[in-house]
Amino acid sequence: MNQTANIGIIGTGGMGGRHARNLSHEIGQANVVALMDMDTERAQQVADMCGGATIYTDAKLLIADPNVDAVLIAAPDRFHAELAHACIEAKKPVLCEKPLATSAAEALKVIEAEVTLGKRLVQLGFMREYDPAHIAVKEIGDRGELGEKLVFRGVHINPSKDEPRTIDDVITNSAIHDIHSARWMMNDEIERVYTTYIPASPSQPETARFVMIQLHFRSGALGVIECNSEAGYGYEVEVKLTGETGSVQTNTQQGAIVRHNNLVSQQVDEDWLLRFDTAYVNETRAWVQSIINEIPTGPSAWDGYASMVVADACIESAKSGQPVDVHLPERPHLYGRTTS
Ligand code: ISE
Repeated sequence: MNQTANIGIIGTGGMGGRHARNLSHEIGQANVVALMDMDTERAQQVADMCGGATIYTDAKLLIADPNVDAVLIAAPDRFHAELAHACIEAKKPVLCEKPLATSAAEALKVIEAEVTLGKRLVQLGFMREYDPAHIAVKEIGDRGELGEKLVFRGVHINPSKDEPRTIDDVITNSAIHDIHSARWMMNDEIERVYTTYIPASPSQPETARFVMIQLHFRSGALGVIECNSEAGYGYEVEVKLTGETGSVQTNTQQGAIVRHNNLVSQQVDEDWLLRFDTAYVNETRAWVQSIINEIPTGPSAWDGYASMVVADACIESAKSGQPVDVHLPERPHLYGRTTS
């Protein structure tokens, strides 16, 4: 068994750069040996920070590089499914940033490739599973002290974007995290959704600044996701579970609370790289360990697919103004791990 893993990273923007830093400097047992980006200057800066790496402008060449043991996909969302598929063909483990694809049909092709191979190679970048505040909520919920879980509530506040975002993008790129959190926290699948939203402006009905999703779980439990895509003040993610005899919610207050001039104030994180700093380190550490142990862990391609099936239903509901049933096929045996 190898004691270190040589990693190739596709995409060296904010997320790819952060993973490169974490893999090179925050965790042992990993070397970043290759980077792919069309922006070779940016890739070179990341390579310098990692102490050197081969730079590619063609992702297929990086995947085929015999020195690359495993691949981290941090390219734009629309490339994820095709790249994950190529990694499965090359039989290389992958950490694929969310979403697995931009539609359930595309995500299904990744599932089919893994099932045909008979081996799980893909871990999905649902990093909230590695966030201490989320883990604390999940553990208390799962211990059963609060009785059956009745309601999931997820609040996802994003800072402003330069351009208004489409409803499709807010759901597949942002709310996909909350959809996965809901499945994971509740250990249940979502069977019906109802999505309403406020467009960025009345003349742009295809855009969304605020999305509200109601969830119905198979068990009869309910959920609600609030996703603000342009809050304008900072970044926050909170989760609350209500059970029969109590509730539990994330406590992410850090740093100082200041009382001054008749005000109580506290810093709000600027973005997800700050809010989930620890989660990203824990996520890549667990991934590298799973490559070395040759035992897949963490959110799977199935989690990526199942969340995408729900996301597609949310988009359909937003556009039709009607509740939409979620049709999730039977989970293949390969994905023994359900939503927990
Ligand atoms: C971004 O791509 C992320 O993955 C963040 O975690 C999420 O909060 C944000 O909404 C997405 O745009």
